[in-house]
Amino acid sequence: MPMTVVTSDLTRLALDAIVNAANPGLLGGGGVDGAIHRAAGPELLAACRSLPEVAPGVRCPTGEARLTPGFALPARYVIHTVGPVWRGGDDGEAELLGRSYRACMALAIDHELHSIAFPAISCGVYGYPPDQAANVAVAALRGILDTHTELDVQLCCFDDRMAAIWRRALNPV
Ligand code: AR6
Repeated sequence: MPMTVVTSDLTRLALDAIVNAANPGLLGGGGVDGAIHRAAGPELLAACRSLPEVAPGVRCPTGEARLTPGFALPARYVIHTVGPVWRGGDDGEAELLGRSYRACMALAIDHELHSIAFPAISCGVYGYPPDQAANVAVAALRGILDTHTELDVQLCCFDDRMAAIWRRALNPV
């Protein structure tokens, strides 16, 4: 299945999984992370807290992903990932962002999920320029969809301006 760009509040999507743009502690935050925790209810925080720390305060290093149930969300699962903080582009940001997308897809495939929606990881608080992030995301996802044609991947943008940027990355003129 092709990738599609949707303009929506990610927390409203009734899919197998939605992806959370989290921070390494996985105990909530602002942006889409805050919205997901509010909509999922307090059980999500408890589930995140129960994930093992791999270093003090770190449950998910940058570029990795973790899966929890979706609890009160319409989505069955939440795949939490941590994108890179934008530091100008010469600090491995593109590699780390690509890794985040691939780690989420690997979890979806392992759990035999068929539909998954991503927010624009790192494009809010973490400051990644959206046009560059969209190109990284599309390249990473295409590499996986080439061999996993059963997956329905939605690129969920909060507003039309962001959706236009992602559509351009999908269909460059
Ligand atoms: N649905 C879809 N997209 C959304 C929603 C929503 N409900 N809310 C925000 N966005 P951000 P990051 C968009 O800041 O840059 C948190 O505090 C938003 O417009 O959520 O990866 C975490 O705990 C933007 O385009 O994530 C981390 O500390 C995109 O989602 C940090 O922010 C991502 O923005 C992660 O920063």
